[in-house]
Amino acid sequence: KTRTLVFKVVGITCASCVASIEAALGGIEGVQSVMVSVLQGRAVVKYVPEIIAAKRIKEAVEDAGFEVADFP
Ligand code: 9UX
Repeated sequence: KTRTLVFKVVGITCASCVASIEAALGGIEGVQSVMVSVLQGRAVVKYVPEIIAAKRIKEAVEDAGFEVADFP
């Protein structure tokens, strides 16, 4: 069973950063898919909550050098 995590990634404006974020998350156990939209500044991550916490997914994006935020 998977859950979907949606969060904002602040300040991305090109495909290079999309690739960085997808690379940062793609290799993490428990992450099933990653979609990052430059236009919307938004990441959508499907993950298995028994394997990885949503918080750790966001931390991985921060560790890759990006600021994340919740949608209101
Ligand atoms: Mo593209 Mo990322 O100019 O910091 S490399 S948005």
